[in-house]
Amino acid sequence: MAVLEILEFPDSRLRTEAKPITEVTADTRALIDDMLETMYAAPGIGLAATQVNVHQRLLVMDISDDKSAPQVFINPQITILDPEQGEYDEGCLSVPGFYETVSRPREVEVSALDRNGEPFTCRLDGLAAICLQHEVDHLNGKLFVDYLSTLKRQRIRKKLEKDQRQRA
Ligand code: QAP
Ligand code: CO
Repeated sequence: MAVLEILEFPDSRLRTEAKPITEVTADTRALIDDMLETMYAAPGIGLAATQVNVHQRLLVMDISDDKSAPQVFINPQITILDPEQGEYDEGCLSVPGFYETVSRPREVEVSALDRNGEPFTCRLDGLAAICLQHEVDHLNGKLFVDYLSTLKRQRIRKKLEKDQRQRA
């Protein structure tokens, strides 16, 4: 297991559209374990493969308080069940230090493959529904800052570019 490097906004690699996983293999499971370790180390509640520069349709989540409920979604397909939008102050491991309000559908159904390649479907609401939609956006090259005004997004970009220069 390993903690992987997380790409940070405005890295253009975060704009890559991820490709479906055609076969769930031991390599896929090793990547899942590394992504969970990376997410827990951060700490975070969700991580998409895109964020660790792997452009495959895979994401991990754990919204429990004690890291006790890891969830894995391979090739996730979302159906909106309740189009009524809810607001939440979202953050992102690729946009460290910033939290902004985003509106999304409150309830979704997701079909995906699990870590053994078995298909499953579940309904999600609350934080789980928000987090899943946020992570699926990553697989499509989209970030939560894309929902903000240009002014807010540019402020965030400038601050992160400065942080990144200072670290380099
Ligand atoms: C996505 O985000 C999410 O800025 C997961 O300095 C977040 O795990 C979905 C994090 C909120 C729905 C609601 C962010 C850690 C973690 C930071 C995360 C930071 C350290 C973000
Ligand atoms: Co994110």
